[in-house]
Amino acid sequence: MAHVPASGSIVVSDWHRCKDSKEYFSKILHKKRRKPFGLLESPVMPPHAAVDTVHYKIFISGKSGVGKTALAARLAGLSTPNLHYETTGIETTVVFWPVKLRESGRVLFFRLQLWDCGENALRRFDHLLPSCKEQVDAVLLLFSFTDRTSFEDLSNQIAKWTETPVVKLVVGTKFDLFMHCDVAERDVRDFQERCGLPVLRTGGEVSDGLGDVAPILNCLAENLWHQDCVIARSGSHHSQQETGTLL
Ligand SMILES: Nc1nc2c(ncn2[C@@H]2O[C@H](COP(=O)(O)OP(=O)(O)OP(=O)(O)O)[C@@H](O)[C@H]2O)c(=O)[nH]1
Ligand SMILES: [Mg+2]
Repeated sequence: MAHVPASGSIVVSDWHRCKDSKEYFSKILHKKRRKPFGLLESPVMPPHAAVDTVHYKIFISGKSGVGKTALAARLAGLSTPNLHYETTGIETTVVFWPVKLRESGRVLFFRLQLWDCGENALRRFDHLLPSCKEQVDAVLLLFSFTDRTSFEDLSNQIAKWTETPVVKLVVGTKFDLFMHCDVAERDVRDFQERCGLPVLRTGGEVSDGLGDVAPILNCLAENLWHQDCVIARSGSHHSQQETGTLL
């Protein structure tokens, strides 16, 4: 079972609510709404407050209609279409998210490039999945609270990624449609205990663009940073061993 850091142990969870975060979050907002970023754009900080940006590729996985495109739009603060338009290929969305590391107090911009590919396109064209998986850092495994089969299929989805050392988060969509809910809280809790992965929930109108996405983006950032630290530590361990052998 992958080691998952405790929520809020690495990054300050509610930092978007703190006064000292205003300067950073103002760079991803425009007129109180999220600013869209193109592939070559990034937030610009004044020289005295320059921060490092860390780049990651995130793949959004799940069956057709589960809400992959809607989630990508939500995380970027864009409005989501009410109708289901099947995604016919790969669409990428860039999300910037400022994060404060708990221990050092260091601030970083996370640049998350979300890769969303329509499930039917993935089945039809064999070359799409390898592109999505190439140098990917994390995968969001989606299920819908209104579709029990998508929940029951999670174990299969996770199994497909066991060989790939990437951050894995489970996201339950359509949590707002509680009248049509087909997955009980208890089942989600049992599943979370069994698989040991973070399970997040999403749904409803896109509001001011910070509060409703902060849990997912902070959890993603925390797990990505933790993964980098583990890789860096094992790298330095290996190079120390190699140095030791050479000496
Ligand atoms: N109420 C509600 N509707 C949602 C939510 N997420 C997605 N939807 C709706 O579900 C439908 C399908 O969502 P999409 O995001 O297009 O699904 P997809 O996973 O991208 O599907 P493919 O591109 O075919 O693979 C759309 O009508 C969305 O508006 C949610 O959290 N709440
Ligand atoms: Mg789609």
